[in-house]
Amino acid sequence: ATLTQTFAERAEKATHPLTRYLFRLMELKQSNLCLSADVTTARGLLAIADKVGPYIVVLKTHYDLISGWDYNPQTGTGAKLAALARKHGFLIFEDRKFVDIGKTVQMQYTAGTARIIDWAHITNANIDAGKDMVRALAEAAAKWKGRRHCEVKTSVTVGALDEDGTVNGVSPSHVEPLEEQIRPVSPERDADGRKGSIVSITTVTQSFEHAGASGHADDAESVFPGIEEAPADRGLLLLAQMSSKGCLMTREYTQACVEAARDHRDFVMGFVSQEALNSADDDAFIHMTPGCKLPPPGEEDKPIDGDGLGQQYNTPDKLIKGAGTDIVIVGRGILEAADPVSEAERYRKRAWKAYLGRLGK
Ligand code: BMP
Repeated sequence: ATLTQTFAERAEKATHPLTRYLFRLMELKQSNLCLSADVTTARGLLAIADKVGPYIVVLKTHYDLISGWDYNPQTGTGAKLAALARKHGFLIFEDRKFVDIGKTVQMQYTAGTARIIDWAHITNANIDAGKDMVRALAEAAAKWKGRRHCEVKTSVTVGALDEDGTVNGVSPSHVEPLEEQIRPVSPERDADGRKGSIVSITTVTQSFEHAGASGHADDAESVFPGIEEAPADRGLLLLAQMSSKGCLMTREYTQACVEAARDHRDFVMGFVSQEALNSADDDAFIHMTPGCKLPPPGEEDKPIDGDGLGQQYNTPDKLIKGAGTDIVIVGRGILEAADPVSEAERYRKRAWKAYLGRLGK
């Protein structure tokens, strides 16, 4: 069913608000292209996102290969990317491939330096460790959504810890703190920072509004004025198959991904895979496919070599029309071109043509 339905029709069927938004965006921009923005600096990332933004519907990142990533939640790289996403109308997909026990992935998703959940609409997971971690990530996302309307207040106060354990000099806060860290700073403190110690109190009452999917339309105007604001939701793709040579993911593993997706329709948007995995009743899910490259212009019949490090490539036509996936993910094919912007447009056209071809148009 998936193969003959338009993205507009699937926008109606999708259960996840972000998937519905994405399908509509695809129709509006006539694009089923994702740029894999594997550049090495934060400055380069923002520059390419701004230039290629009009041609793509998803921008995929690997934040951990980027130097100079600014972790400030309000003014840092994530927040700037989110602003570009609103300006051009694309979703940010952090290709983090979470794989660990549920508790650990929750912390990796929401905390630490990068706070991926704040700026990435979409992330992904390898479910080798078992599908409970999908529930763990879903719970973290639900909690995030509940909190994003809080007011931002980050303050550091130095106060004194009284004998009875109460702290004098706590920063005023009229919203419930997400975190309050009380650290002893005085040299005379006892080992546990108790009793008469001088302490430093950091109260964090975080808002995700600024770096989240939605926000105020104070950015430069989009070239696509019809674009609505993305819903304030977070979504997950399951890494069901990989493009690389000798990939060890079995059919059983891939099938387990499909089942995990069905169990979490409110959080799982679909798959990173090499082919459509849906059965007839599941065309609500979306498929994104890396390992995509076009032969250079004028050499259309030439086979496309891998990268010598295990990556294998297919054309948009083969992936979208042949294998039934929806979005092609292209990195070096665009990034290493002499003119990445016109190359992005060439990929957009090809991938869209492959989609129309699949519909028989
Ligand atoms: P490129 O188009 O330059 O080969 O980049 C592909 C991108 O997609 C990389 O960021 C890689 O991490 C990612 N990727 C992949 O190549 N194959 C997969 O199966 C899954 C991926 O996330």
